[in-house]
Amino acid sequence: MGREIVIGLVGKPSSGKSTTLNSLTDANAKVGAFPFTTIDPNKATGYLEIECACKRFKKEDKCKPNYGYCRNGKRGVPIMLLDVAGLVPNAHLGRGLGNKFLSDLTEADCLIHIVDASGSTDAEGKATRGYDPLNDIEWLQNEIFQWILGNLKEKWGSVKRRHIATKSTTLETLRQQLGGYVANKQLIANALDLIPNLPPLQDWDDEMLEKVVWAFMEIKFPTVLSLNKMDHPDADKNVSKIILKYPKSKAILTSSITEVFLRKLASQNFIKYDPGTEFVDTKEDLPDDPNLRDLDEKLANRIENIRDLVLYRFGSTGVVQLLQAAADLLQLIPVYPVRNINNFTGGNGDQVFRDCILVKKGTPVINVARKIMGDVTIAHIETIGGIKVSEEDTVDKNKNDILSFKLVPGSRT
Ligand SMILES: Nc1nc2c(ncn2[C@@H]2O[C@H](COP(=O)(O)OP(=O)(O)OP(=O)(O)O)[C@@H](O)[C@H]2O)c(=O)[nH]1
Ligand SMILES: [Mg+2]
Repeated sequence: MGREIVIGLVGKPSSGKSTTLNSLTDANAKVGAFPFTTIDPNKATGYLEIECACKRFKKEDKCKPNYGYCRNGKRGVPIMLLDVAGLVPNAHLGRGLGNKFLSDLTEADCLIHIVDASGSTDAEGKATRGYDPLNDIEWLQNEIFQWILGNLKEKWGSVKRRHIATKSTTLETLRQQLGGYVANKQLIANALDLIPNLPPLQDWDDEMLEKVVWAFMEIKFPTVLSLNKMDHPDADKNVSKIILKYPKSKAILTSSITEVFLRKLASQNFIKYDPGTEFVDTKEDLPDDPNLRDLDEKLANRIENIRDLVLYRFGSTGVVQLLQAAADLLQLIPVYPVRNINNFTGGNGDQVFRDCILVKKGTPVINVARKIMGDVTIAHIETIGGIKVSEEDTVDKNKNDILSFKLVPGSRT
């Protein structure tokens, strides 16, 4: 089986990383008003909402995922989320939980930077008022940069000598040095492609090495900004500032604490809530719904506040969109392996599209096969209509995304 896609949640202490994790998963990560509540990384499965293939073929009533869910063609596909300890300025020198935190990040394919947009915590996560969160975006990027740069520079002299002695290519040498960040050759090649007229590695000066590290970060850690704590009255002005300063960054306004609260109320049958939307219904709205419980005045007021401060103003709590933004950044495509390419079932029964995995756009179908089937001998691969697909053909949106792998008899061990 291939590696799973992992989305890392990063940010300073108390920005709301664990709350965001909890809002997107069934996890129960410890949340606290004090910095460094989280020390060991929490991993949990979130659900990326996509339009399921069952809708394309009008088979919604037969869609029963093995993992995740599908409701009327809206499918939640499992995706791994990683919540790490808070990062503070100079973490790369070992401050806070420093390098440990940074190493926990290596397996992430992209990052969600949780920014406390309310300005109610300082750079170290301690309670304050009027802090400018604009600072956090810059120093956090810089910490990751300094960490990678520092690791490279530490042994650069000998790396360069060996590079020359073994007559390696720039790509080969960098692959050895950066492979530890869970980066394959293709990823490193893509990073190097970002630098026009790249000189050979033995001629790099400090400035060129820095350029290479920035390029590597851009490809290894594409980042979505989560401007969190939007329910706070000071958040608005900070958000405008951040968006003005970083117009090219993908930024999503979130209130993860609100999402956690709404999901909890929904599970206790106090409200009907469709995550990712602005729709919350209470017994007052749906008096005929036998499952809904009555609210006391305090709870009713809180819900009214949430509607006014978050849902009607921003359209939702933002967390579902946050995951979608990260998936877009990674260009993830849902791929459905099926046994029977004609009716999309798993071979027996009439339930369709039982499995779905997320792969990057442009992945060759043979890599998808390896990821799903492991080390078996594939005779050929088919897509919709039973049409044969060549092994190098790639996956794209609505193209080669429904696949059936035909094995050479007896090849499965
Ligand atoms: N107002 C508001 N508070 C929030 C929101 N999200 C989190 N908080 C609060 O912020 C504090 C820190 O939340 P955590 O989720 O523990 O933060 P963290 O980033 O995981 O912190 P560390 O584990 O210490 O790095 C808690 O008191 C949360 O209740 C939000 O959307 N709005
Ligand atoms: Mg935490």
